[in-house]
Amino acid sequence: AAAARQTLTAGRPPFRARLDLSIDENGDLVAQLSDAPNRTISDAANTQKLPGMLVRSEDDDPVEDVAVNQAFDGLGATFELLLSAFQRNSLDDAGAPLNASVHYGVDYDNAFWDGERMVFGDGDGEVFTGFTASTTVIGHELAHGVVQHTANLDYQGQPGALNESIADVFGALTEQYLLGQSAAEASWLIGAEIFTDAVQGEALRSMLHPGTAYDDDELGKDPQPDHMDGFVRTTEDNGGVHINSGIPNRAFALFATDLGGNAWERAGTVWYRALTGGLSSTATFAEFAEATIAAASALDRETDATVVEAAARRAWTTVGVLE
Ligand code: ASN
Ligand code: ZN
Repeated sequence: AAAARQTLTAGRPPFRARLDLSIDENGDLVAQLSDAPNRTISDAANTQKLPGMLVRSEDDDPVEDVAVNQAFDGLGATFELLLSAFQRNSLDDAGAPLNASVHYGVDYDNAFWDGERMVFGDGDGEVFTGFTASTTVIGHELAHGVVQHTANLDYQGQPGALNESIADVFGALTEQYLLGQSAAEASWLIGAEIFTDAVQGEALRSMLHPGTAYDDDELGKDPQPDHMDGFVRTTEDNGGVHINSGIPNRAFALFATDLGGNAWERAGTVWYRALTGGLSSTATFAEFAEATIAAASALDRETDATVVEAAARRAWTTVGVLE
């Protein structure tokens, strides 16, 4: 039987929960609430046991612990970006809950996606402060979940660096969307909030100017290349996934700033479609570049597909991935 389907909007901003109405095979009306986030934040209480104790769920008020509320809000911002910009309903496009644990470990200097949840350390207080303070970091970790549910890029070599780069792209877009910043206004920095004042540097990574995010006595200099000429061959870091991601990061930042306007609109859509349009889990930089060009050329006429396609090609050429 043909299903009649209607979409109503309900709820209050920033989340417009959607009531999907449809008629099933028996002719009965089926109502389903969807497209609102379902978040849980747990407290690992400075252990490495996950998830820890549940401390805030979707309908709960803010709690006293700042890290809990920061994680909750960051997950919400990422959910909202995915939904508004890409019509994607959470990580799996089927409303998967967004779960995070904070206060992981003791002086833990990282945040990560463990395949099921986002996990945030508090930092050691010397180099890093708490990782929940950064929307770009939260968006980055969640994006690993989106990648896992889509192209599932191998976390090694070029596909691994693409996985890392796409996570940075979504992290940056989450912050830009939250702040209402255009591509020209954006900092294009990842993790600008998590270094202590003792560090000589402004962020973990710079998407627009890879290799310039920090130059510190203890940490050394930001190792990211901004062109294929500087591609780093190493066995560390799964083949330099956090290093060589500088190359596709710069391609995206150049593409978005070249197009102008809000990066999550045309530029973000092109990257999102390249990721979700049948990309191989072993994609190289060049294969992903071709996928973005194909996605750009398939945009409809109002979005000026030829201009977008030319801009994508220009960006990938500038970083030496395409000729
Ligand atoms: N923060 C890092 C990342 O998400 C953690 C890691 O290396 N797995 O890439
Ligand atoms: Zn990552």
